[in-house]
Amino acid sequence: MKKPMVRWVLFTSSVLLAACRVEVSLGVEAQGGAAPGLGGGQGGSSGTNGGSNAGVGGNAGVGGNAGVGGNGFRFAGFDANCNGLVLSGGATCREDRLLLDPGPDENKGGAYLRCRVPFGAETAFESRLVFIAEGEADGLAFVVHADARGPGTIGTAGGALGYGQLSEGYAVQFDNLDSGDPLGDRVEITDIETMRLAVAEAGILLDDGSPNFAWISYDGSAKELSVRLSKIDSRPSSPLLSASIDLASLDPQGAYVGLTAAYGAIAGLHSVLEWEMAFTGLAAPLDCVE
Ligand SMILES: [Ca+2]
Repeated sequence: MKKPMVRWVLFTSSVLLAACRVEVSLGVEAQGGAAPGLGGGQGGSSGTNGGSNAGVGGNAGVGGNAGVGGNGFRFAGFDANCNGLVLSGGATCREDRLLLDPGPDENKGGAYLRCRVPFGAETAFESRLVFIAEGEADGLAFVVHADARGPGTIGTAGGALGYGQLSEGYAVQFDNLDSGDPLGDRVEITDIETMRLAVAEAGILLDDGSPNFAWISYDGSAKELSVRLSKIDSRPSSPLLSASIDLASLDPQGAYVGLTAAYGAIAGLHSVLEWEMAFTGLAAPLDCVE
């Protein structure tokens, strides 16, 4: 059976309400109180919803949050247009994947949502990311920034992972370069202008060419960002690392959310297989609907 391709599926609550009862019925359980849930999304990706509807079912967790003002998106693969994401550097999509730093001349790239995400004081999100790292350098990052140059701006390459020299924001970096760092492959939460806020050994080999599953969770009420990581598609109960940050303080208009990757002297490739986010408590609906 052909794998369902979810194209540009960024949507608003109103679209969701009209879209599919299945989403709501499956999404209620995934809602889990104030925190956004991706439980339905995982069900969809495992194919339990069956056939061509799996992708729709995959949005169930997001749909379940529609009633509390949440919304989000799910890319269960990437079409030739990269699902309408704003690309920079060498980022491109082929064979259902988003290749951020495809080389040989393109050693960095980014892919961002077109609109600012209106983070408010009560905003929470969970983002599930499935990616592959090949080669030894350098890493992939989940980035939230409010740089006035916008979502099409790429930062510096190498260890800066394509977000270096951007202003005002945070990155979760999955760094697979073993450059004498005793931690080897590691995960960091970083203020992109100033400093490392938290770091942990990945605990898995990020660059063995097999999928890495990451869950990035944010709770605006607690002002905390947490990261979970696994080699299997099963969300660990405990975070690998957390840091105290406040995304609502970045810019009243909101912040850009995207993925970047880069390498430097040593080659590497970072490919994204799936990416989804579910929000609750946004200050305004997402404004990226096509
Ligand atoms: Ca490595």
